[in-house]
Amino acid sequence: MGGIAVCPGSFDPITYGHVDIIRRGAKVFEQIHVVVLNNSSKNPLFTVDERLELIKDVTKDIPNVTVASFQGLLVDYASNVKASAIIRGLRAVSDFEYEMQITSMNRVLNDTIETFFIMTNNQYSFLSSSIVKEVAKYNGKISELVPPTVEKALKNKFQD
Ligand code: COD
Repeated sequence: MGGIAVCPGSFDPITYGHVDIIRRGAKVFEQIHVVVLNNSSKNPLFTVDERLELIKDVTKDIPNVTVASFQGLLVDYASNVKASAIIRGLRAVSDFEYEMQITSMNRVLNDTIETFFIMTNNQYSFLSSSIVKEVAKYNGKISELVPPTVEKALKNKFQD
């Protein structure tokens, strides 16, 4: 397909579910900007800088990925970098309503940027950053859910 796509999220922290979406998107688009934005309904555990470092580390083997953060609207970041697409992941029917709402809002704000959805890999359909944080907090096994650097960062966070 080509072109530039933005893969936006909170990534608090990045999980194998996110990595899967980024990897698959990177096969279709020339350049993927993974961008950390503020979701006003969430209260993040990691700072923006910590999240950026983790994303950079776990995507360092994908050559066409750029990692950034942005304080503002997703569509403004997308037009600044001349992206023509937004990539989102879909896990279950429960994601649909929220995704439809933000996609429609983004289209009202800028109707030149198209949103594409990538279905989750079945293996990760239950996986979310919130679930990982919950399990990590109580010392559960998360090695199949997040890359090793993220596992280490979560352990450090909950030791503080
Ligand atoms: N499998 C597949 N996909 C997954 C998985 C998984 N296991 N886990 C997460 N994903 C997908 C999500 O569906 C999502 O598409 C993406 O990965 C990122 O997920 P999160 O949870 O890290 O990110 P969100 O949903 O909190 O991101 C919301 C934004 C930060 C993008 C949004 O709030 C935003 O755009 N904020 C900026 C302000 C703005 O522009 N607002 C107007 C639009 S409402």
